Amino acid sequence: MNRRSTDGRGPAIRPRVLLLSLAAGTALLASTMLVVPAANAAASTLGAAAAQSGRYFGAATSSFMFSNSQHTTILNREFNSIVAENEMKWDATEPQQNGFNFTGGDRLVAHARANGMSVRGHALVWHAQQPGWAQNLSGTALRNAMTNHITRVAGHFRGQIHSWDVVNEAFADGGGGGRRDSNLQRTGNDWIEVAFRTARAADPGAKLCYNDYNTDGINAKSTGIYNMVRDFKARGVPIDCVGFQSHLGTTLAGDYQANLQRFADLGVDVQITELDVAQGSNQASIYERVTRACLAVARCTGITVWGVRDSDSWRRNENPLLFDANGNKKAAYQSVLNALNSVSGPNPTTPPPTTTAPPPTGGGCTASVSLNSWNGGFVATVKVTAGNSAIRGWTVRVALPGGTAVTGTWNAQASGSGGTVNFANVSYNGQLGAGGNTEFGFQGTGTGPSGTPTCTAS
Ligand code: G2I
Repeated sequence: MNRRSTDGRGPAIRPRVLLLSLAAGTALLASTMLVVPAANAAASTLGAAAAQSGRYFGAATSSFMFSNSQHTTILNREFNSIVAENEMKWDATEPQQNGFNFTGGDRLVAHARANGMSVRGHALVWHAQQPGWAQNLSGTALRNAMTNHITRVAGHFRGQIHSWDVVNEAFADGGGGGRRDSNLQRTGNDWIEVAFRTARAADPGAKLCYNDYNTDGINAKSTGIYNMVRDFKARGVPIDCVGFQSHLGTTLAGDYQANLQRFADLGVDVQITELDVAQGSNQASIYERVTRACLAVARCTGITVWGVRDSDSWRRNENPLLFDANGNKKAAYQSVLNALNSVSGPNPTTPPPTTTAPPPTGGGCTASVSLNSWNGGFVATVKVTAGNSAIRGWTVRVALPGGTAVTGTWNAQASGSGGTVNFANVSYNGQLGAGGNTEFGFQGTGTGPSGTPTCTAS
């Protein structure tokens, strides 16, 4: 049984860097054959253990907790991702309309950066924890306030956030599988896709997630969300991930993993975003089963627990976390660590890269496009892969059919117009190790690019 009350993201830069360096390292080992990797020693922290399979392990925290040395010692030792429990929510970041406050969020991001952690962003829009002024808005005024909020907040943290919970808890509990009534819902059923398109424009590098609770198994609510995600993917609405909060009681649905897998099969990442489990004889076992489920799903990219110590928790009377109030590791901690250590090396079930072209010999690079298009528009994601030696920069040439125009680009510099557009690397993604890859994207009107793009390395 899922346990939740009334209401209800971690990392962009780090895991990709990790995957790049893993790929480069693997290619180096394969090409030189000089080093035989030793059997993996068990990692001794949650973050390091999760990183063995390319995943993150995170915790919710608050910037005012950084002065609590016991909390912060555990946080820095064990976790490689953090999320703001409250400080990036609408009421915290925009207390007055168009009056923004990023103090807490900035402190969190600075802490993450100083300690090599990635950041999940939680949450851009939600029916709860709205500032009073937003609660009193409706219709077009609320819709405009929502898009302004997303643009300003995601824009402020642009490039710093691994994954954003763009929309939180928009589906109703109970058997209907429909949307929750809220002031946002009453602005029109398209409010969620508008939120995702606005977030993509504001921070094209962040993974954009839908996040909810009581979705920890195949049920009416998770199926309603599943249908929305499938529709979004079919129509090119930019969604990259689904968060499963997993505020759990003393049982776990038998189809927990199957539910994650069916979402992953839609072509989105899945993440466990707010895990906590009521204390009881099953606590360690449920934590272990959730961890193993994530490890068994190739596109489950990370787990976040909703707090560090039991005494930090919003459910503190249920002692639902991995450390007790004195900062001691609980049995649940050991079960999670053991589960994470049971998988070594990059995720064995990660699907093969979408490019089918083998890396060219003699240096150079290749590029492949994946396209999301709908009637009149498209979003193209381009993967650039270095050949068998490192490169310092790249340019990808893309052919566009007549009537197609590029209206926005991320992670690359576009030039040219008409039938051909060149996309050159930007400062942070030109250097690729042998076999390494990076992605950029562009959106536009018309039917999207045609043919295979050409890649030139420098
Ligand atoms: O409700 C548990 C979580 C469900 N999913 C979304 C999460 O954002 C949500 O987190 C909780 C925080 O753990 C609580 O700390 O969200 C609550 C608000 O709905 C947070 O509680 C609020 C208190 O209700 C407020 O009185 C307080 O001002 O925290 C605020 C800041 O400390």
